[in-house]
Amino acid sequence: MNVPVISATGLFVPDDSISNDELVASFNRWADADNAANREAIEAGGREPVAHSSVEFIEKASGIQSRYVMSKASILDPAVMAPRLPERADDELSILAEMGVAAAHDALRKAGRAAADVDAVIVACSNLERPYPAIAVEIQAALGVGANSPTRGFGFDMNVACSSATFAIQIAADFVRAGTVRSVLIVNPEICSGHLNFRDRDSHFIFGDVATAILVEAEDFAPPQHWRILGTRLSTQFSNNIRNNFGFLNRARPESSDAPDRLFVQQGRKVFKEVVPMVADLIGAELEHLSIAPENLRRLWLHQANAGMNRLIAHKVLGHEASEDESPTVLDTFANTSSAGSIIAFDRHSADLAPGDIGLICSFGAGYSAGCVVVRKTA
Ligand code: CO8
Repeated sequence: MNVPVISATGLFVPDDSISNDELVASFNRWADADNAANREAIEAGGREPVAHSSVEFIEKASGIQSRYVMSKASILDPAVMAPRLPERADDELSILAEMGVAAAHDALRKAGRAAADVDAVIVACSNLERPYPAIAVEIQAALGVGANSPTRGFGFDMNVACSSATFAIQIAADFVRAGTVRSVLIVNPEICSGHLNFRDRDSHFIFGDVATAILVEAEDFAPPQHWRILGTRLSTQFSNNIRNNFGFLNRARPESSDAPDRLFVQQGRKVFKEVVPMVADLIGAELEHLSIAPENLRRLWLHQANAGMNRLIAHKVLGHEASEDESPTVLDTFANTSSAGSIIAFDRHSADLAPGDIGLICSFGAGYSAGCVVVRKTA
């Protein structure tokens, strides 16, 4: 059987970053203006005033200090508080494909792989900018994926929210094991700011924009330095605690077209409580299946949503408080980047591991969904 490996990962980071100070100042300016505009209703008891957001709360509750974004000025403008990304003509590369191509170039360069020798592209992310044609097929064309491949190249999009990347890794690994392809490029472009309600105090600080790429290949085709995929495990469990009701049927319900649930909504505390045990169980089951003792795990590259959640999960898995070296954090500067979070952690914090070291990539989020990938470094 063909053994699947991760040959390389890649990263695209937007130029601009927003600090908590900047984000909170913008939110509070808008809150003051909104309260002033609704003063009579508030005084008559018909409406609650919007409370101020606070940097201290954000850092204590989440660990997030800043986030990269594709459209800083408009997000911080109290009159807009949303990204503003100019419309592109159909024959121009779409913005999601552009970010994905940049991350893909980084991964291909690190692996020394020509795009023409890649067989397939999977775009796996939370926030697709259109239903069709697939962003993956656009990226396939932009990169020239498949020109030298027996398959001539194919691509498709998939969405499992924050777990999209790990689910795609299992799919790509299964393709490789089956022998239908030998090289799959997974791309995770996330403009999370597009689906974030910057006027919702409970969540306005949570997300950032980024793109990652992962090259999954057959070991006998991969470059000598790679990460052998020892095992993967996926799990889903239905929950409405993270939900977004945006979709093409919105136009069939015009009476609710402006409802806040057309953007990201969550019950953060419930998510925290319910997802931590789900993820710890998933990881425990996979380690047991692979007969890997937790003390033999050199590093955890966990989903980057909340620092407290990661502390708890790492503790449950390792049996002790994890150090930054054992479970590195990137959410402090990237915030939650949905499917890309654990891949950024892997990309930034894997070069120092020694041949033979074993690590675990793990994602979790809406669905609920959770996925883990156990890898061993070679060469
Ligand atoms: N400033 C000051 N105070 C605040 C703020 C704020 N910004 N926000 C809330 N508060 C107040 C609340 O009103 C509350 O006050 P009170 O006690 O008086 O009622 C108090 O602070 C505590 O609020 P919470 O209970 O909500 O605070 P928590 O400690 O639970 O922290 C978190 C909130 C940070 C959201 C935390 O619960 C968390 O991170 N939970 C896990 C969330 C998670 O992992 N979600 C994964 C979702 S991501 C995913 O699956 C991808 C979806 C697709 C991506 C879409 C892209 C947009």
